[in-house]
Amino acid sequence: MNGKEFLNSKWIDEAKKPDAKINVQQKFNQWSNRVKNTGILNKAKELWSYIISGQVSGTEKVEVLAALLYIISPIDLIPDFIPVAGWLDDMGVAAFALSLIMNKISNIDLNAPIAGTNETVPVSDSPVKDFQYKNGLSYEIEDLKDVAYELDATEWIAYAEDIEEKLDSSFFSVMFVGRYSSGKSTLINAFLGKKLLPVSAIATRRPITYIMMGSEEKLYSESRQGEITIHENVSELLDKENKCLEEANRISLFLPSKFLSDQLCFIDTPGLEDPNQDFSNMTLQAAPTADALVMVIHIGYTQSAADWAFLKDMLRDDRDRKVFVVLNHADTINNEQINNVIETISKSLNDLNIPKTRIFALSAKNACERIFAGETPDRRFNDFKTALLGFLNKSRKFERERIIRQQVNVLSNKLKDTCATYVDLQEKTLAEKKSILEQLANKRKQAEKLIDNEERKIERKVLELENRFLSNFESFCNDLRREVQRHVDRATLDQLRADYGLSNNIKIKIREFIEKHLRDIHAELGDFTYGCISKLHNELQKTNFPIEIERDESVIIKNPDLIIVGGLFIAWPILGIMSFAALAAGALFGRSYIESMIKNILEKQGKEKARRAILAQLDEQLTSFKKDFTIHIHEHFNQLRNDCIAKIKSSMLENIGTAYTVAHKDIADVDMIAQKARKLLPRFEKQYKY
Ligand SMILES: Nc1nc2c(ncn2[C@@H]2O[C@H](COP(=O)(O)OP(=O)(O)OP(=O)(O)O)[C@@H](O)[C@H]2O)c(=O)[nH]1
Ligand SMILES: [Mg+2]
Repeated sequence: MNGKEFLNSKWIDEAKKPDAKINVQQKFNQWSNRVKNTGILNKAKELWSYIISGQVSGTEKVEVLAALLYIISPIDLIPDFIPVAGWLDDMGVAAFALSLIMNKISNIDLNAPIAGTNETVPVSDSPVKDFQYKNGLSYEIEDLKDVAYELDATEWIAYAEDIEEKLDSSFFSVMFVGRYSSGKSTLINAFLGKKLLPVSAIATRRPITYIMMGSEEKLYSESRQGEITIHENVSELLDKENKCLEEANRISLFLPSKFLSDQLCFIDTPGLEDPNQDFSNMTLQAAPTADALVMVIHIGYTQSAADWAFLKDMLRDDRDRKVFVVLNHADTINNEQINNVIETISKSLNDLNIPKTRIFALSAKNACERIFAGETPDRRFNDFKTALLGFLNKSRKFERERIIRQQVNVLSNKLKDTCATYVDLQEKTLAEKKSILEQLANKRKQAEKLIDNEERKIERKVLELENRFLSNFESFCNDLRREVQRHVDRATLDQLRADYGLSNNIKIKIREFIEKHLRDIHAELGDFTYGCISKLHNELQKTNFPIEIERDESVIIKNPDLIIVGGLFIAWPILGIMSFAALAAGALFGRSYIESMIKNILEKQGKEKARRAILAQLDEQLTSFKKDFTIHIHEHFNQLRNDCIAKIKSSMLENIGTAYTVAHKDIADVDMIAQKARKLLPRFEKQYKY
């Protein structure tokens, strides 16, 4: 589809409908959580922010909405009946459609006031990004990036961008759900140590509220039309008559609370069975995206059908979903009764894969009273808090946060050192400056050669691994073909007719193969990269690079297990590849498809002809699957290579950064940057410490 075709496509018609914007808005979050392609994601976010910027003209609005509808739509079709190759093409077309429009709007000032409010959103590059993802860490990185720009430290700008990329969309969300008036908001208030969320004996008329870490207290709401309002004071939340909040689509509350930590998002939801079904529906829609659920149930009312239906629904597709069950209002019954309720309920919960260790009886109200009065809360609340926080600390996303935090600290320290280096240099005589810069430049050249060497090694290794994988895959496909042939040969006509296992078996086998082989390859490459990094450290130490080479073990990841969750492999889209494989296998060997094919053939032909026809079909399917898959795998290995090389570069940068950055500047640069550096230095005194 080219630009002209796009402008005449059904998407434009769709975008002209009055509910187009709401339609996009409703799907956008879900889509952005699932989409793997960050390029498209960022473009889509920019487009969305353009829509809500209020500066969009009528026709442009239609075009932008059409592009958004276009790229968001495929997700509705996943997983079973997508023609895979077609879908991938669509992603290409979407990028094209987007660039078409992006060219038009690149000059728009996203900082201008938003329609319907007097406020501007404090944007960096995109209000949506700001609204959804900005938190303590990203503000900090943004700040440090500014410093890096001032110092003209290209390497550190790239390093900061790298961290930013890792940070995006990596919130860990804990969603509090349950019937209205079960005490969800009271419980969250107890965690926050402050009465921030409205509590009331009747159902609260509020949409989903996201609570995140921010540099200061801030309250935003987003209307159903996508307009963002910044509220003057977070205490507006408590105003039960506030229409703007009541009618909002979502509320975001930012707090400088240590407890929330950088990547944690607590989510308060409207109650299930809320008298206003629209509110309950918001919860039902958002719940599947939460990383962990806290199910709050009134201890005196544990048999709510809505609660149980909800839990079953949540756990049907994902048996391992983390659910904590809080039996609240425990102050209203005695200890013996509490134990009885726990006994009764734990059996049913156990059937749903929720162990007794994740069931807690407590009184959120008592906890609040004590905490607000500056007292320590009782054991029941503390047990729950310890369990929830313990779980969060162990979770993988927090492992990632820890690594990101470490990198932010490195960035901050290095920039501070760089400032100091410039300031020192400026105080030297001209001759001294000249000689120091020359020396540094030489060393940098040496270092670059060494790094280059290791990069080549990685390239060779990745190529070797890719070839090995592809040749294993080829023999796997041949084995699979033989196996299917044996199966078809042996089966009677009736058996073939009744055969529902074949396509599923093929799917499972493909998945298992990919999973096992890619994991092995990732582990091997992880070890190899670690080897390269260690070698570089040793070599660089020998060249005596004049700035301290701290051998910071924490940036080197040794254990392949850790690599999968740690810094290096975080971005590796193994899951993307696997879901692609499942998708492809699903589309090619999907039950309905292969079974109806067999049925059709069998009805018309005798056994021998049917056998041949089935195999011919299978061959055709396998060949096209292999073709698609090889392209995907090649992309994956490209990504692996880039990630490993980036890891080597950043590890080196972390160790020799200061000198490295200064090394290629000339004297005029040094003097100019040094002046800025002198001004920047005090910033490090007060900032970047949590
Ligand atoms: N006795 C007692 N009352 C509680 C407890 N927790 C909450 N409440 C009361 O129960 C009522 C509902 O509490 P909320 O925190 O607003 O409940 P919610 O689940 O957020 O309700 P919605 O937002 O309307 O879905 C309020 O009157 C609270 O004071 C508790 O542990 N014990
Ligand atoms: Mg509430």
